[in-house]
Amino acid sequence: MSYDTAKAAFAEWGVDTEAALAQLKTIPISMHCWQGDDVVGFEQKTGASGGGIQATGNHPGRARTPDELRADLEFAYSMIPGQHRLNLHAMYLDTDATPDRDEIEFKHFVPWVDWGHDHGIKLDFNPTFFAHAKADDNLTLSHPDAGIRDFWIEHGKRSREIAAVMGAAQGAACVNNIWVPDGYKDIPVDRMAARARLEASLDTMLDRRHDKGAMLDAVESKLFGIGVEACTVGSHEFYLGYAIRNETLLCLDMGHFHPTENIADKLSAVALSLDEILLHVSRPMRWDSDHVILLNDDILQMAQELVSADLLERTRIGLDFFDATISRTAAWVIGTRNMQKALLRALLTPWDRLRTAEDALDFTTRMAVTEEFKDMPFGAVWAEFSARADVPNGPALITELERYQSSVAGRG
Ligand code: RNT
Ligand code: ZN
Repeated sequence: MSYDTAKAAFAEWGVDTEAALAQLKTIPISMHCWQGDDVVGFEQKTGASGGGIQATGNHPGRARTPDELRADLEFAYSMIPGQHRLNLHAMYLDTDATPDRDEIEFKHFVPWVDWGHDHGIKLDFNPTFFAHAKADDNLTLSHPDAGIRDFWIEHGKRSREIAAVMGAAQGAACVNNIWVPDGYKDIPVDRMAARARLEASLDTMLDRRHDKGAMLDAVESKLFGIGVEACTVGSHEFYLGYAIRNETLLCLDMGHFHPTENIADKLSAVALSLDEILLHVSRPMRWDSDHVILLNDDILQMAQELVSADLLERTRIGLDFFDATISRTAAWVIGTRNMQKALLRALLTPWDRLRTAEDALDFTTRMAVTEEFKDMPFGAVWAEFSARADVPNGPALITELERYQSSVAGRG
């Protein structure tokens, strides 16, 4: 179907496709660096990522150096319409030096900042509280040993400073997202003490005020992970309270809740008490498996909530998935485009009509319109969006994804 025909079909419902396309173009997605190398990073070390997160698979083409990762990212961005961001983890530093986590500085990330500047890509940041000998017990900021806590507090402080300098350099806030793996494999007897230690460490770490125009703190909760099945110190309730009291962003990772919880439903609930939200859009399959996001109901509902609750201005959309069984660049491209496609569908929805029906308790019309809309020609509008951005679609996209994957498949 041609775009003009689709445009007319949406206009019949009072939906303006041009307005939707214009808005979609302004929504940046923060693409996570760690899909490109299976969450390994560039520190001089070996071993798994730890902290209960691990990519599975050995598809050829893993980026082994910052240069390879940047080349892969450039390709991925070129297959995604719009201007997006990069979410960098502290362990992806780019330097010949070998600073420990409590020694990192802005200078160790300058190649990323220069690259971002050259490509118009703004950066977000994360301290890395896993994949380190001092995190082997799955306890960092809540460790009973004050020496270990201090080590991680220093890492967290430095990460905030690095993020603040990045934000100042790019003229837009860099979100610094704090996730720690802390928890217990088996039933602890003193949850309160662990939570009090986490809170005290966070307070010390966040003590220094940074300009919110340069850096925004976010805190990410979790339900459980491998090795911390019985208790996660930084649970949802813990961080919801912490974020409200300390005016940080709350990061909602779609894999970090009970499998039957609807994460989209949480947005309006937490937004009443928070200024801003960070999303880690992910696809948990039976557990926090971090599968590449598909255009499924969970993602569609998330996008619908962002649009219908008017939360786009207050929400940072980040992605968090890692799959090493498929082309890593294709994973980025497919997942990020799916987030955009979900947003496009939400922007092409006749909200006024649906709201009027709901307010009048006319649930029949609400259902009838919703179901009729499932047959609307969203694909033609998406094709127009990608064509205007000069990004391939359909069979041409598959050809490009395969071509790039073959060019990196020889990496050892
Ligand atoms: C882990 C959290 C966290 C990480 C990244 C790498 O369960 O989701 O966001 O995935 O920081
Ligand atoms: Zn996450």
